[in-house]
Formats: sequence, C-alpha cells, structure tokens
Amino acid sequence: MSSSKKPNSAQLDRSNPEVLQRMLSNHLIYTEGKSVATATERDWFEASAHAVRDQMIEKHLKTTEACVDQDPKRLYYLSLEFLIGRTLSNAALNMGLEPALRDSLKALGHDLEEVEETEIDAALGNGGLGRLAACFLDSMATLDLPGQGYGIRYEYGMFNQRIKNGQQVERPDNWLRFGNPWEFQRPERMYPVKFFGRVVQFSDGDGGIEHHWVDSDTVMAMAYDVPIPGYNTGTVNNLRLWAAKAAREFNLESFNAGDYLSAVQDKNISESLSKVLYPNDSSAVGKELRLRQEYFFVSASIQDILYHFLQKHSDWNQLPEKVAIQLNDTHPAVGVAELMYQLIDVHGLKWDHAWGLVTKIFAYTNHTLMPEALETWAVEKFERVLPRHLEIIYEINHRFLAQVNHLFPGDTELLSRVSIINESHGRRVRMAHLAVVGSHTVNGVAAIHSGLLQTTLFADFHRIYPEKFINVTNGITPRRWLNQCNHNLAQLISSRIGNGFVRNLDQLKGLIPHAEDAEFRKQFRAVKQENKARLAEYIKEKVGITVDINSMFDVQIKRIHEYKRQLLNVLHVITLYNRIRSGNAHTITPRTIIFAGKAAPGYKLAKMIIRLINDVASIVNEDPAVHGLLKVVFLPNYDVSSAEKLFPASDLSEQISTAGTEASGTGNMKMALNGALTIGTLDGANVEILEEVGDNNIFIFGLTTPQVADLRTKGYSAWDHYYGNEELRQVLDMIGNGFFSVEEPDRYRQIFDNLTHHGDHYLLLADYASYISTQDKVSLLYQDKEEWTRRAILNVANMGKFSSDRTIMEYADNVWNVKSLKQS
Ligand code: 4GP
Repeated sequence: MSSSKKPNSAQLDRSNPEVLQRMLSNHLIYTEGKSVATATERDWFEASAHAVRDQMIEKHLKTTEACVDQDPKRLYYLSLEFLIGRTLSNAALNMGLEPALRDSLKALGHDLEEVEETEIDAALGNGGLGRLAACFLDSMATLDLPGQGYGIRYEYGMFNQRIKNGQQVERPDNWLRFGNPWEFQRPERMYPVKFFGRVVQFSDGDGGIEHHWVDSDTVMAMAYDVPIPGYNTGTVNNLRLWAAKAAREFNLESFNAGDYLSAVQDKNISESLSKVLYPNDSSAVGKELRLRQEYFFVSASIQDILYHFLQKHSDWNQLPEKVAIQLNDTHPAVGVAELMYQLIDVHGLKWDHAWGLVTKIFAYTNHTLMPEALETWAVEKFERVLPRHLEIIYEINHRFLAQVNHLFPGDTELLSRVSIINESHGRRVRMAHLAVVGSHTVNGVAAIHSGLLQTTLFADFHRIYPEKFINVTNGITPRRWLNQCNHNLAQLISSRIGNGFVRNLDQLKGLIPHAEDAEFRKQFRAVKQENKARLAEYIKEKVGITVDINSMFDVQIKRIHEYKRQLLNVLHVITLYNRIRSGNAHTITPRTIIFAGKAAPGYKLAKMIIRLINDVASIVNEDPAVHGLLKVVFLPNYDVSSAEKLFPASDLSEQISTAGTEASGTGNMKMALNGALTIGTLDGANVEILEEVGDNNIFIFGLTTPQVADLRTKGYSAWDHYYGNEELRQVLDMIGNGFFSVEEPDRYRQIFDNLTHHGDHYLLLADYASYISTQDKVSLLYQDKEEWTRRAILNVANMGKFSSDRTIMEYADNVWNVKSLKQS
C-alpha cells in the first residue's frame, strides 16, 4: 500500500477476528515463508507477533509525529537493565487485540497460550530494578507521557539457571537465536563513542582553555527501536537499545599485511561491548568492561537526545525545558560528566552555563542500601578509559567541595566523606556522589527506604541539599501483573466492578463489599484453584514433583541473597518437618513451599542456599512419614514468564528480609494484587502494604528497623537464641551436622557457622521465634477457607496505590515536570 493512499479501515480492523486471521495466514506465508502444513507453533508466534506489530507501528509513527508537532518536554529513562519478558500477550492486551488474537488462532487450530510459550523472554535485566524499568515504560505509554527508554541491546541476557545435583549451573541466554520480531534496526542512527586516549589543552584565544580528547578508540553505537504500546490509548512509545558496532569493519592495515585474524579481532573486541549483561555479582565490581558498557550507552543516548533537541532549537537555555533524564541507579551516572563534556567540549558552552543546565536535567533513583551495589571505580582505571571525563569530574568535585566548605566552614571530615573522589582506600570515583551532586532530585523507592537514605547512606548530602531528597514508592503495571497473568481474576473483578481498574487501580476498592459475599468468595477461590492447578502442572513438567493443589502454596520468589533471608524460610520448613516426624502431624496445615530465584554466579553462599533448599526438598519430599503434609519445590530459572505463573497461584507471600535491608520489593505488590496474603517484616514497601490493607489482613513479624539498629549497637548474641530455643537448635544442628547431606556432612557447616559463630549478620535467629509463631497463625487461618478468602479479597481491593501509573504520575509531576501528549 502506498503511503499516499488512505487505508481501508475495514481491512485494517484487526480486532475483527476474520481480518486478523487473514493477516496471520499472510504473515505465516510472506513473512515466515512457511505453509500451514509445515508451520510450527514458533512460526505461528512469529506470524502473530507481526500481525500485532503492524498495528503498533501505525500508532508508533503517530506518537512520533505528535512528539515532533507538539514538541513537549520529554523524559528519557536511562537504564542499564530492562527486564521485559515476553511481549506478544502484553502487546495484544494493550492494543485491544487479545480476544481477536485468541479467536483467530483458535479458528486456525492453535491455542494462544501454547503459541506464546514459544516466545523467548527478553531478560535484559537482573531483577527488581530492571523489571521496574519495564513496568515504568508500560505506565508512561498508558498515561500518554512522552517518555523514551534507553539501554543496551545485550546479545546475551540474564543467564539461564539449571539445577544439576541440587546446584545452580549457569547457561548463556542466547535469546536472539530466532531473531526478535519486536525490534527495528536503525542503521542510520549511529553515534561514535570514544574510549581511551589522552587530553590535550589549547588556548581558546579568549583567555580560556579548550580540551581536546585525542588518540581515542571509537566504537559505534547502533540503535534498535522497540515499540512500547500503552493500554487502550493511541500512544506507542519507544525503547531505544544500543548495539556496539566496530567503527571500521576491518583494520585495513592488518588486513593488507595479510593478518586476517587480527583484522577481525578488533571488530570482535569492539562489538563485545554489548555482548552480555553483567549479573549483579561481586565479581563484576570494578570490571573495566562494565564501565565501558555504562559509558557506551550513556554517551550514545545523550548524543541522541541532543541531536533531537537541536533539530528544533538553537537556544541551549531551553534544554531543561525540553529534556528530563532519569538515572536508574548509578549505572548511568557518568551521564552527568558526559552531558558536561558534550556541552562544553563539543558545543562550546562555558562551564557555569553548562552546569546550570545539567543540574536542571538529571534526577537519580537509588535502589539499594547494600554496600556492594554502590559503584566506585579506581581512579587510574577511570582515567585510562575516560581521561576527559575524569578531568570533568575533578572540576565538578572541586567546585562542589568549595560550596560545602562555604556552607560548613572547616569541617574537613565532612569534605572527605562527601567528596566524589574517595581518597581513603586507594583513590576511587564514587558514582553515587556524582549522581547526587549532578541531580536536582534524588529518590528512594519506598517511604522507609527514602527515610533511611536521608539518615544513613546520604545523611551528609541531606544536610547539604535537604530539598533534593524525596520518596517515590515503587509500583507495578496492573496490565501485565493482573490482566495478562491472571486473566480469570481480572474477568471476575470486571464482572463486579467493571474494568476501569485496569487504568485506575484505585477502583479496586469497589471490591471491598464483595469480600462479604459468599458467592463472590467461592468464585474467587475457584480462580485461585485453577491457577494453582496450572502451576502444579508446570512444576510437574519442570521438576517432576507432584504437588497437592489443596495445600497452601507458600511462595518465596526473588533473587537469592542473604538479606532476603530464604534461609529463614528454610528454618521454618525444617521446623515443620521435625514437628511431623515427632508425631505432631495433626497440628500441621498442609503446605507446598515453593522457592525460585537466581544467585549471582560468584556469590558462593547464595549458591549454597540453593543447594540446601534442594537437599532439604529431596529428604522431605521422599520421606513417607510426611504423608503429603509438606512439599518443597525449587523451581529453576526464575524469570518474568515463570513469575506470571507463580504470582497468580500463590496463597502466601514471603517477604521476610531483615528490616531496613530491602529497598522496596515489587514481588510483594504482585503477590497481594493476585490475592496472596503476606507474611513479612516491616521492611521496604511491606510497610505501605500494611497501611493499605490494615493489620488484620497481613502477617507482620520480627524486629523493626530501629530495633535491628539497637540490637546491633548493644551487641547481639546469636548463641542466646540457639540455646534458648529447642526447636531452633535442633534445626540448626541438622543443617550443621549433615542431616541433609549425609554423603558430605560438612557441606552446610558454613551456614551453621555464619548463623552462630560469625554473628548472624541478618539476624535470622533473632527473628526465628516470631516468624515461627506467626507462621502458626497463618496455618490456623488457612484452615478457615472463608476468612482466608475474605482477607485475600481485601488485599486485592486495597492494592490501588501500587500501580506503577501512580508512581509514574508522581515522577512526572514532582520530578520531571512532563505532561501527557494531546491525542489527536
Ligand atoms: C531492587 C531492590 O532490591 C528492590 O527492593 C526494589 O524493589 C527494586 O530494586 C526496584 O526499585 N534493587 C536492584 C538492584 O534490583 O540491582 O540494586
């Protein structure tokens, strides 16, 4: 069809199943080159993706045009991670094509669920922060906000986790092996990104100095665009991911000298920049390739942002009126120095002018208080890779410290604490400090976390710039995390309160009276049972374990980390096991305890915890004395797609981190939105979930953050708990003495030692008694099906606050000052 011809709207009405069916068949033949007779499910997925994509493209182009016409202020979300998962069902849902797609595939003899199973997750992220970025993209598009994501098109995403003999084994995630129907390569959108070299100074003839970054190596950044459809709106935004390309296909000198291999080697080295996502691992800390990845995508993105700005504007003072940049954690913090570099060295602005603009543009979100995640770079390394940027950072720091000295004269301790350069343990660049100094707003991701940032990690900065610090509590997109993953629950809710909640999650409050309706509770339970049956099948298929869908599905799914305390959960499992073995079976409510999550490849203790869970599972699951009262499952390769099966099927949500350690959590929100009750500490967003659902509808236990701090200052003795609690002692002895690893009795000695001799840093033993007695209350309540369901419904009804639409509106209003596009 030529672009000048008006489309025939009847022909393009893809929500008409007959039309869509024809498009599917056409794409199968003309895009995939397959006949109906030879097509696999995967071919039908490709055909479906192309049919849905066609409609997205039209809206995508319109959104781009609207942005050009309206020239609004735009938000650019810089993130090293976007944990997207699958796209087909989500795009179909948001575009209003889901029913037609389901029907069309059915008419062609295929099942949407089976077809979508062949889509490989886009796992361009580790966990929380990456998934949050993906939810934010969905909300920005849904709210018609002119927002664009920028990241890296990794060739290999988050590793695949296999479990061999109970242990985690990592396998590369070759997610692009069949291609990616959702992206558009833009070979015309390429930017050079420089590394290495040196800086030479010239007089600018005006009394000033010009800096020239010379003898550098160049890698090209090539854009790939991924359309991001909003729900039930004309807006389709863009996620732009950068791939590294060699600046020259071949090094001609080597090639002419007959050294073909080293000619190609240069190309490989350049292109390895976007090869693989770093798992957030302690071994990744300080890795030069990581620094280069960060600078690579930040530089390309900022060049692209300025290119678009300069298409329409010539007055630099307008830059902060047109551009807002959000730094998703410190990974893109080098952007502060890069924008200075671009403005001063490339576009010739003076320092003060440039700095005035930069500090109106950036905002920074912190996602963790864990010290190992706070990025720093050795000065020598930074200088080698980015010599000019180090000079710029020195200058930023010099001026910043002068300002601090002015505010707090003579406080040299303060100066050394806040300096962007840490001088005390080998000189290092502190990226969090650069982010705070260069941003107008700094936020944490839940009220408690933002408070802790201000009183602990950034207390000094809070004294210097109190006005910079705010809280923006995280949220999740209800499209993926309710409508898409729990279709039946969404339908049931719609049948009572309409479907306005999908765009305005506060409307779920309308369910509150229905919690008192026995018929509604029955239907709600039926949905949960169906979801549990679906998960049970999946578990059977993946790990061969049969689980009882009438048992309580007690679920802890998240990265494996000591602070998240999967081990505390294991202590409870073993406690239940011991009670059953000692003849107390009649007091036990049957449970299926499900774990899933990946450990960073270099995090030995986290890997040991996975192994322990698997060892405990084999003993418990095979012991005839257990009589089906207890099953333990470790589901391998936790990813977005398996999460979509796990959340809807959960009865109990385990959110049991040591108070003060989990920044927010978002799994806690997904669980409650899908009708699970939470057992949790007063940590992260649990605190706000409690406020929303009321203390009757959540199980809170354990020490509070001030109590944790207090205990640590006063001195804590894990042994007191060990000797003071017989059940606990028995459990710990079993772990330490090899009950679960008879062939290697010392296998878990280190766990025992950490929890006893080495001080139990995350205070598992201090919280054990409170956790166990709260779990007993959970068990008791689960026996009262009606009351349990009533409370589960009240959880769903009170989750309105945790929509990422609310979160994004707060960022748009309080941080970015970005307004919705006008729809034509
Ligand atoms: C995570 C936090 O651990 C989690 O509490 C929070 O909900 C999430 O970010 C989104 O804000 N942090 C990371 C990380 O993913 O890599 O630091």
